[in-house]
Amino acid sequence: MEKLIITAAICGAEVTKEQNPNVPYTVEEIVREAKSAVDAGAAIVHLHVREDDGKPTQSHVRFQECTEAILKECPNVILIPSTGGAVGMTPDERLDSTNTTPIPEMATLDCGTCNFGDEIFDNTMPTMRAFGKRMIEKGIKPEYECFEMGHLDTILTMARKGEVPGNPMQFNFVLGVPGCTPATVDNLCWLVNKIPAGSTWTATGIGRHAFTLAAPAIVMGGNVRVGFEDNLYLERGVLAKSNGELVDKVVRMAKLLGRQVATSDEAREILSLKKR
Ligand code: KMH
Ligand code: ZN
Repeated sequence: MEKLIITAAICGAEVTKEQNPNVPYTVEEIVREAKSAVDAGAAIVHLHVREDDGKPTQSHVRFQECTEAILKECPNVILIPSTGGAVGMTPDERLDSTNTTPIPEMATLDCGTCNFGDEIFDNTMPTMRAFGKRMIEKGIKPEYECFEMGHLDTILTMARKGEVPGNPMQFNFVLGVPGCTPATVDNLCWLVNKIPAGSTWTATGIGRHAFTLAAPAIVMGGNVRVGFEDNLYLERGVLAKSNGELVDKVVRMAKLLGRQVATSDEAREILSLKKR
């Protein structure tokens, strides 16, 4: 089995300091959280950024500032900027996160429209085609985020048509968002059984499912994402003090289950990435 790639989704666009005071907003806070995650064993940081007051932004200027500051502290980490942004942002606004220099090695590509709590996360076919075209042109490897079972079929069809980058594909099955596919082992197996040979995949369990989905992913040979974007608690009733604490829990689970953890360079090899 390949080594386990741990991704830390350190910030997100929806969670707030009111829910957990350790959620980062400023550049300094974002760097602090990225470093805590990488020091604990994360090979990848999935990045959203905020204005100092916590408002989510996709501005490439802010992404540039945060990226440079993170890379100063964690020069080897793989950064996956979000192109999902926050619910309600326009496609053009969302894609601005990929306009940094150098362009990112990877970026998320969300694979369909879905309910997102009380809101709708809009990813129409034209939007996804535009994102796919941009990533093909710029040589950015997508992390295909599937929130619903049908998202997988949608993106595989688009890849067959050449509308988005194809093999080797990296999927992130984000399960347990209220209104979307539940975070069950059954659903995870259904998805994993349908991905093309040579693909890689990550499981992200939302809220109380963070670690119950991490465990099957570790033993099934997948990868794991945790972080404040997905879950604010280390265990029931105990707020996590940092993203590092959440990553450390996955590292300890992997050790118990006999799976080694990948460095960022090992993750690049597993994901067929070239460092920029
Ligand atoms: N903030 C969510 C609405 C992504 O990063 O690509 C979407 C999201 C997905 O976080
Ligand atoms: Zn995200």
